[in-house]
Amino acid sequence: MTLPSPGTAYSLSANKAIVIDGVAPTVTINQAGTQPDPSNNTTINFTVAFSEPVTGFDTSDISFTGSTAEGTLTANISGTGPTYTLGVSGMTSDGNIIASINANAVTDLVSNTNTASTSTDNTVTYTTVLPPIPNS
Ligand SMILES: [Ca+2]
Ligand SMILES: [Ca+2]
Repeated sequence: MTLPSPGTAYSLSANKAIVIDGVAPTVTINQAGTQPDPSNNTTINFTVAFSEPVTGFDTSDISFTGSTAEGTLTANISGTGPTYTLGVSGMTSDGNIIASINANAVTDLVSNTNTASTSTDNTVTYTTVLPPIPNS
């Protein structure tokens, strides 16, 4: 090959947008701000907040490991991201609902996958006892 002479200027021309994103998305999940705990609501809401826009978030990414409420816990995701609302229904007994997000559930713009969710309070106690217990 022919080497360019010293001092030759190079340019990326007009397209200088290079995306360098080595940061994996993180995600938090906590009981929604308006969610009473304990609660007799038939749908229990959590707020899921990713650190950046992601694709591929769906109900298969939700884990209910550790939950003690019986029944087939069913997830419903709403919102446009990167913050979503997770509604959980299907409880057939009193007990705790604990929701988390699996690692490698979503990807960011350059296909970095997420780490598992962290939480300050991702547990809501579902109770069928009436009248409703005041918020705590
Ligand atoms: Ca997914
Ligand atoms: Ca709680």
